Amino acid sequence: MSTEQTLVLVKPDGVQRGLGGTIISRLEARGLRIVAMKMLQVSRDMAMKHYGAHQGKPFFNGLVDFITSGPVIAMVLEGRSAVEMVRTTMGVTDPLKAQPGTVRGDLGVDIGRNLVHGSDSTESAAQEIGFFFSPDEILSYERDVDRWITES
Ligand code: DAT
Ligand code: MG
Repeated sequence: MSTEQTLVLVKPDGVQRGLGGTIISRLEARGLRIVAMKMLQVSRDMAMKHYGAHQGKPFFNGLVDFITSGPVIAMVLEGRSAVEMVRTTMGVTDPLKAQPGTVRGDLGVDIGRNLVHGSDSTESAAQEIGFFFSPDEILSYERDVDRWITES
């Protein structure tokens, strides 16, 4: 298990509903370290790149409309198994099927309004981090508390 970085977005519905802090808190509470963060409105060009794997699917246009519909909070989170840690904290894609205790399972209803994005692999994380952040925006630091979060 190694230290990984992953891209997280609080989607426009999360920002509009005032759930940015809640969602960030849940991820921070799992011990993940925020190494980059900004607010931005995603352009259509960026959205098509970010969701490129879904091009051609019936929900693609709606997804692009949604993710560009208002500001998002973009973050790079770092920690041991960060990709899986974020995915399990988010819950599965459809909030109706997501377990209680997850962000989507506790706060969401509709698959098209599922509040949060997290990269699904270290490969897509590297690509998505590159879409949203330049290398100089990503910080490198240690926290004294880290030894209380992971054993080694
Ligand atoms: P995830 O966000 O859990 O990684 P994904 O990458 O499969 O899910 O899909 C990206 C987003 O597209 C997802 O967060 C919501 C939307 N989406 C996926 N499947 C959908 C569907 N069947 N109908 C409507 N929207 C869908
Ligand atoms: Mg995905």
